[in-house]
Amino acid sequence: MTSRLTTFEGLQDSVQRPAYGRDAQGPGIVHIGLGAFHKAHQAVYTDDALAAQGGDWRIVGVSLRSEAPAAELVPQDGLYTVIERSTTGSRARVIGALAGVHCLKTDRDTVLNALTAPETRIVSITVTEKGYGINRATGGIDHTHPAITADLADPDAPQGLVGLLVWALGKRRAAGIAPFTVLSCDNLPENGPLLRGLLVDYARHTASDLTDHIARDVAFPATMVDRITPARTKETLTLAEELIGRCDEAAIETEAFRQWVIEDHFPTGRPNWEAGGAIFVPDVRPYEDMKLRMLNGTHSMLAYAGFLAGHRYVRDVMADADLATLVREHLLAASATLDPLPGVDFTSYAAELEDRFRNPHLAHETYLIAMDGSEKMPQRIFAPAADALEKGQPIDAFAFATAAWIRYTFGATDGGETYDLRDPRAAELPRPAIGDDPSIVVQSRLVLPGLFPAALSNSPAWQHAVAAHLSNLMQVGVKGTIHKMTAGN
Ligand code: CS2
Repeated sequence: MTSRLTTFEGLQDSVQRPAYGRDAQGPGIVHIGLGAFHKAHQAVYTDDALAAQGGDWRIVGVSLRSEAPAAELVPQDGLYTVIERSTTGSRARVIGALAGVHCLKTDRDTVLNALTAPETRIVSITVTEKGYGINRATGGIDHTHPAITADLADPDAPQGLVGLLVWALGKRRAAGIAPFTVLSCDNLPENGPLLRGLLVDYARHTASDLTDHIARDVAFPATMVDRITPARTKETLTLAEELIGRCDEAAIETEAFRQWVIEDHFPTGRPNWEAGGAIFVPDVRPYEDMKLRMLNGTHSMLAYAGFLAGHRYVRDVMADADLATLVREHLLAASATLDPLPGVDFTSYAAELEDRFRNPHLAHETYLIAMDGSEKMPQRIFAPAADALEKGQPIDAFAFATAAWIRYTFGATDGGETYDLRDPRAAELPRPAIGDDPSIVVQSRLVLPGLFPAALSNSPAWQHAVAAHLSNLMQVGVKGTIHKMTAGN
């Protein structure tokens, strides 16, 4: 049996490894949400920054509930392999940026100490959209979110993201330690300011003396993050072993492309992430809109339509000519809602996205992109739809994507296969039957609080367009609907 990855000894020569002395670089970042995306993205940029310039910027990784990251990584001294998979082959790289890995549930004191330690100058975050506890109707905290409810009841023993950050900022302030910079790396619009709003709202209920401090003294730079990172499978681990010559229980696979656009506001310093290609700009919003509407919006559309039509992976959707045409049309419609971004050509960006979606080496499951739709659709589909409506542009692509999502919430594919609807608002999305009136089904979704912008829920043109697509999807399925759409053109 091959021995486990614990040091660099015995690694195949072709494997890229940290070009810096790991032990000489202390920790400076706590990262909350230690999933595959963080390992493929921010940790890689940090590894590049450490190689370029060194510095006390290694990362203490934290998972809030799952014990798996620590179980995989602690025996490997935090080392793991990133496999980049593209048409030119698979490249393995061992990342050394992690300085420790802990689970809040089981290793609470270590996590709390790391959050209050003076050397922690940045707390970065990837907990996915649903980890924040946003009430979209108010922009404040969602009092029904399980972690928010628990932390409001016992703020001194925080379990969730918002409660934990407010608790740590309070302890630091009391001890005269400068606040850390809070760096949200999730696919949410204006993720930094949004998180600040949640912290301020939560502090109002639990520590009102902190609200001004959080609003005034703590930096929340916004970011746009991008790297398509599918869930790891057994094959990932087998491939890692082949490529590096050691057994790696924490290996992940991802695409070669990566992008990180960051608002440059780090009062207590930051790593030289430019070394890994990160771009620092004064205003991230145009980049976020581009990525959320073009990449993520198209992803959601193709995931719902593709999954219903029986396609398991994104690459299978792209190999289906009917769906590939829809993808191209959606990219075009999404780009039309954007303000011009100097130096970026949306047509080339769209072509690059089609190539990335087609990557035959990535097994990216449509089912995983489809989950948590109620948390993803507002910024990916509804916001551009509202903009298009306001500007008098066509809304059809967004209406189709919305109808595909609603049809997906019925819980059965066009082929009759049933599945679990993984969505935090699943209880509010009653499953209609195929014989129900599509207009009534659409109406029942439009009235859900905080989901659709008023410009859409109040628009008869929008209701009509979504109901027309839903009616087709219910009667003739995804493929039949696309054929009807093409015949009607
Ligand atoms: C995807 C994203 O699962 C999803 O919802 O749209 O995770 C997407 O792969 C990343 O944002 C790419 O950067």
